[in-house]
Amino acid sequence: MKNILTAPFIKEMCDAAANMYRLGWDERNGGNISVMLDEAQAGEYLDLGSVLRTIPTGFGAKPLAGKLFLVTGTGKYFKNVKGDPENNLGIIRIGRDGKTAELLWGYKDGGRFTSELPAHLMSHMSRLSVDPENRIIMHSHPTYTLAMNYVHELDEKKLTHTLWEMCTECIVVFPDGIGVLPWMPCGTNEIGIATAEKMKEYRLVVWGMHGIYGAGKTMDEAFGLIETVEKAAQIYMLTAHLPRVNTIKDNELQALAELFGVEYRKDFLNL
Ligand code: 2HA
Ligand code: ZN
Repeated sequence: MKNILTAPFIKEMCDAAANMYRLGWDERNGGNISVMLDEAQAGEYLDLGSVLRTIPTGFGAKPLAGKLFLVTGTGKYFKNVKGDPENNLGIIRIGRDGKTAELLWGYKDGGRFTSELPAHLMSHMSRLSVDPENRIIMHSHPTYTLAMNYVHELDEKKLTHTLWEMCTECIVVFPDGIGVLPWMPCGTNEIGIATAEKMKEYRLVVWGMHGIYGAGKTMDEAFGLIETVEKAAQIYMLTAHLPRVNTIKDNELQALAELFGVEYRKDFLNL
């Protein structure tokens, strides 16, 4: 058995959490990440027959029965993940009934997975139904994205359109746009269900006045989506109170999307 602390999936998770912390996106225990692991790869580092304890998930995730997930811990700080992965992260396998999680590694101090597990697992189910290669669900509180939530309408078309205008690459990076939920209490099955519904259509979902979710086949994809939204939101917040002299026009955004051959939300442009 190889040392799990050398596993690429642990290193990648540590690096992502460290980057997100340093970017100021994940204060205190803010944010959470889940990664669906490849069983054969995980088996090189873990005895998959040895269950440390079982933890109820609080909802049904039967389509994910038997799947392995590396998940950040509840109450844990992204700041601390890299220095102490075994306390701050855990690897769980979803039980046969979909209602329990078998802990295979981590949460060493008796902890458990993020309170946002419903939103994560339900979003994994949604993304897998439209993209069988999806592996990552990432939640974060990026500063400018959050600031923008207070001064911009929380409307999917309007928010996506404004962000597309802010950086040339936006329509190419997230041509599918951004789903938006109104403010809701977090950590509940209800926000999980609502997020997962949006995830059938979008890889990015804003939780009004709370933060953002990103999904992807890889950590880079999920991270890059959120990073690009955050950059565009920063440009917006730096310019929204100033007279707008120049803008990228809708026919230019269309030309860009066509040049890069991306399937974009045509109904989010005003042509
Ligand atoms: O777990 O970000 O949404 C901390 C959060 C909750
Ligand atoms: Zn949050």
